[in-house]
Amino acid sequence: SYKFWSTQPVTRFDEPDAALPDGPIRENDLSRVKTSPGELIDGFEWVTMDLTDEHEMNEVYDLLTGHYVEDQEAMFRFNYSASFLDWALKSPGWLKEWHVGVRVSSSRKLVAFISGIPVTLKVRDNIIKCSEINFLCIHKKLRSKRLTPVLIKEITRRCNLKEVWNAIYTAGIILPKPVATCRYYHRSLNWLKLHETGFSPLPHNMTKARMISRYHLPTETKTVGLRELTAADLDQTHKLLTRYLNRFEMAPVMDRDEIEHWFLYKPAQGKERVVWCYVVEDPETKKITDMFSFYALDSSVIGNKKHETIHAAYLFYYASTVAFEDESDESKDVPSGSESDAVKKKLKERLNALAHDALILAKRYNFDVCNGLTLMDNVLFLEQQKFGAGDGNLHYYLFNWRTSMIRGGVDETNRI
Ligand code: YNC
Ligand code: MG
Repeated sequence: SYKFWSTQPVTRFDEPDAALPDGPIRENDLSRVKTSPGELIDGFEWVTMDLTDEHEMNEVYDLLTGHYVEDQEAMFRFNYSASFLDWALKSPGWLKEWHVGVRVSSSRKLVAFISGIPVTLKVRDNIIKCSEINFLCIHKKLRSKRLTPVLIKEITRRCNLKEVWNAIYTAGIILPKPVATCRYYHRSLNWLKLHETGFSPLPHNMTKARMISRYHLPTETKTVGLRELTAADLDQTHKLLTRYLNRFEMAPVMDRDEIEHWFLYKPAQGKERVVWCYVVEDPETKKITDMFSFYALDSSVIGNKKHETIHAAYLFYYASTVAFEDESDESKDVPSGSESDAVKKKLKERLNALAHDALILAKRYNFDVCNGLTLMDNVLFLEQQKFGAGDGNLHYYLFNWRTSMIRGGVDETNRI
């Protein structure tokens, strides 16, 4: 019945799709934004977390490690590293006020968290200044007490105070109302370990040896000119990715600083690496023709004697100039799915080659599995690269922005 969500400026399930033009759902007025936070349950208090302080970062890390997202059967739980949180929560323009915690007044223990970062989003023909809300987490002992609406109203208030009236967020659960829905796909890199953790069943009429050989990968990448992204490539990579992202109906708009942050981030000394980004440099022209990236996000294996952690690589952004071969005017968009058959065939081949190299590299860096979603042009390579459909969905939501559903574009992929 969505007692809370039915009070919020989000699209309702009973609203006919595309009945109204794209735009904000409620009008915004800075003078009407409350200047102090809402009431919390007795014995708890609001805090702004200082994530430049290692101790406070570790408190957020510990809360999420014990209490963040689990799968349906409670076999696995996301275990974001502290350096991942540093990367994800301190992106260009970040504000400490958007790192909101709840502490127990007496013990000072951190028991809930919600965060936002500023992002610019393109949704169809509009460019929207948004916050991206993530890492909503409530300690298991404080669940089902309606604390979530209180946290959401507080982060909304803090966004509104900065004159940000819209947000994007994702969740595994259904809320009013997804703007898009993607399916998770998984590609085994270390099948035996995934099997031993309970992640990968042994299919009927298969042997372990056959499964292991099914997922075998070579040790060397194949694409000529493939190398790691460097600072000198940022301008070209920025331009290439911007044009590629313009293919989709919904995508982030990144400036150069954001490109540097999201793809070249270096963790502090001794901390875990978060992101890997590769470019293809044409050996003749020396131009960057393609790029791809993935990030590291472990999952804790709950109650398994042999394995504590699954190391997962998640496909991140990629781009290829092949997509633009029908359109020589660089200022013109080439919507995903609008390519000629010849270019589509070439793009499919190219993305398969890049994805294959990404898998080889992920394997080299000791990842156990590579995960991806049915977005961007991913369905052009997921099946061919031996990704299998998972049982999880990821729903995308917009706060205070009306637009019709973003459905499958080319071959079922979502145009996001
Ligand atoms: C969720 N994930 O429907 P109704 S994703 C949003 N996102 O409200 P209570 C959620 N709403 O149905 P609990 C939600 N999960 O009555 C539940 N709700 O309208 C809604 N899990 O609250 C739910 N992290 O506090 C219901 O529920 C109401 O104690 C019930 O806590 C929920 O980060 C939760 O999955 C998820 O820590 C915090 O189970 C807890 O069960 C938990 O009684 C494990 O709440 C970790 C987990 C969620 C990951 C994420 C994105 C969050 C987006 C939030 C919405 C942002 C809106 C935009 C704000 C900025 C606007 C501007 C500008
Ligand atoms: Mg609660």
